[in-house]
Amino acid sequence: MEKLTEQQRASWNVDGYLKLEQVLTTDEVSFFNDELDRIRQEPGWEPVRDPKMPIGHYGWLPHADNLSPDGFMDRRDLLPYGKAFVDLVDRAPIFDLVVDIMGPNILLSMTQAIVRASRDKFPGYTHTDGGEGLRQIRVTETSLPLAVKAMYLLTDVEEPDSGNLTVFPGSHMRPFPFDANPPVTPYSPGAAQLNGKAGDCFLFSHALWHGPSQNRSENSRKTLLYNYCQLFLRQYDFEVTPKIKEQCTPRQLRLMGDLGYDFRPGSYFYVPLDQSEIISSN
Ligand SMILES: O=C(O)CCC(=O)C(=O)O
Repeated sequence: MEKLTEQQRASWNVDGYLKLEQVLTTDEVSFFNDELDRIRQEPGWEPVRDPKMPIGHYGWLPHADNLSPDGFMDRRDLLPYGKAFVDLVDRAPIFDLVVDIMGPNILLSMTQAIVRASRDKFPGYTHTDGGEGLRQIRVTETSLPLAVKAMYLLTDVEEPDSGNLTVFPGSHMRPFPFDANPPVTPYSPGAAQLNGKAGDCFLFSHALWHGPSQNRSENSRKTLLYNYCQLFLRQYDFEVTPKIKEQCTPRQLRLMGDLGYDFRPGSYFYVPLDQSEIISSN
């Protein structure tokens, strides 16, 4: 399996993120763009603005709120939409690098597609992944991360304020004023807006403070997100239905929580005997 270069390893340790260029082909980018247009017409998990629900919760809706291909969409749980979404779970080279960074004892924890519409009123925001829990847990420079996200760009993001992933480099390792008033935003000191081309991928630690900038460009910004966590944590957001299972390789099944035997106390803390073999197989 592919490994980080020394320079990538050093950047990962210090900054908490990496940019990998052109990991999807032009055909794949165009395929997934069409898929996003398709799935927004289909039922799925989308954000709901219900004051009775805690922040960041989703509801099952008949389609995305906005049916225009360039309108806002935030769809969770992509695996039921087809084998291409399942195959991205362990696609080289990103999955190889995820394993190099996290070690082999990992799970897929979440899948998501986000379209940030052009020139809407969205002001951007800043957070860690993992909600209220992870924003106060920091790893050290030499520790394996608890959880990592791969963000694939399906559109070019080459100018500032184009819905750029905006990071606070190194913030995965230091205290961060998460409850500051006014809150930290993508425009606070220390923020870096990242550029990339369709087909590039950003890998970043869940503990890194990050989020999208505003999108003042003429184009909607489209991304796919695949999250991974250590095996002793747990996946969220997706159900592995029989239909999904039948499309999976043994490695994909393992990443979706199938240990090769029925769960019992002890499973997940101590990994199956063939864990490294399965994770390095393809
Ligand atoms: O860029 C986005 O739309 C959201 C990215 C992000 O902050 C995340 O995936 O946690």
